[in-house]
Amino acid sequence: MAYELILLEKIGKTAHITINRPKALNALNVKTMNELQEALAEIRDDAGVGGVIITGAGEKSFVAGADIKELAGQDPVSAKEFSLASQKILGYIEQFPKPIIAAVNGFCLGGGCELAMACHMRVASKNARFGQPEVSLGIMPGNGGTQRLPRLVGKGRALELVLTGNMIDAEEAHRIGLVNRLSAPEALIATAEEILSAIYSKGPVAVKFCIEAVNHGLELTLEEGIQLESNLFGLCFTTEDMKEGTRAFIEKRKPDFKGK
Ligand code: DAK
Repeated sequence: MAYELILLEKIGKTAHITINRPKALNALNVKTMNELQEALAEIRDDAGVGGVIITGAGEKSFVAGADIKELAGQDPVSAKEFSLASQKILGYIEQFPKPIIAAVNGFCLGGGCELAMACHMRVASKNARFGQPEVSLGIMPGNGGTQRLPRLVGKGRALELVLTGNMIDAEEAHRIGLVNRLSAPEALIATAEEILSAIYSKGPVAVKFCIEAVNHGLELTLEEGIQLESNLFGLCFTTEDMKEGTRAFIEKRKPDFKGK
């Protein structure tokens, strides 16, 4: 499928999605969000794709937020449509059955930070800057910023970021747990690939269940989460991957997982 505002490229087992509006610092308008959703739907069941890297075009920005110019012109009806579409796509990313890594290569603000937080992991180049500046516009985060940020960095740090609108640099984002790994700008994609290639050698069904258990479990009590984990653990024993993984260990060889 052809896209206008994103690039989708498959290299090996990884689908690379690039938000491609560098002149607007890759700000997210409705069309970009829709294309992102379509691209992810296109690769979701593609057996050749094991994981996804999302990044921004150019050297300056990952995503500088929602497109403020488009946002300013919306009426209540179109704003509601934007809101529903945006929330849906971030939920889709979070629940995606294959690992998605945000490779943050510059400004990662507002809706951009919310997009990165919905991904399963974040790697950042040392020149990246993070923030939730919505209060500067007289609005508040509307795509999970007040919810996913405290889950990642804790309540106090999240409140400082959303109430001041201040930006933090990549090292601080790494220190507080917003970012998994830091890298030199030129090594950013390779750093994300390194994480993905470690995952590609594991059982794909188990990987999918781990994503589900962590995501869903965070919304449950510990007791309910443990129950969920037990159920998914039991389900692993229905898979060929489980038989292959344990047999390979006993036979002292590498497993050949089929994702079944
Ligand atoms: N939207 C539209 N255009 C943007 C933009 C944005 N968010 N950010 C930058 N641009 C455009 C600039 O207007 C400029 O365009 P031209 O003037 O050249 O046409 C171009 O990108 C280059 O930007 P600057 O000239 O400003 O570049 P600087 O290096 O001087 O400054 C900056 C970089 C990132 C500090 C600055 O551009 C900036 O402050 N940008 C805005 C950052 C921001 O406030 N972001 C948060 C936006 S609010 C929701 C879902 C999501 C959201 C809300 C609700 N629902 C589901 C309900 C999200 C809200 C937001 O993200």
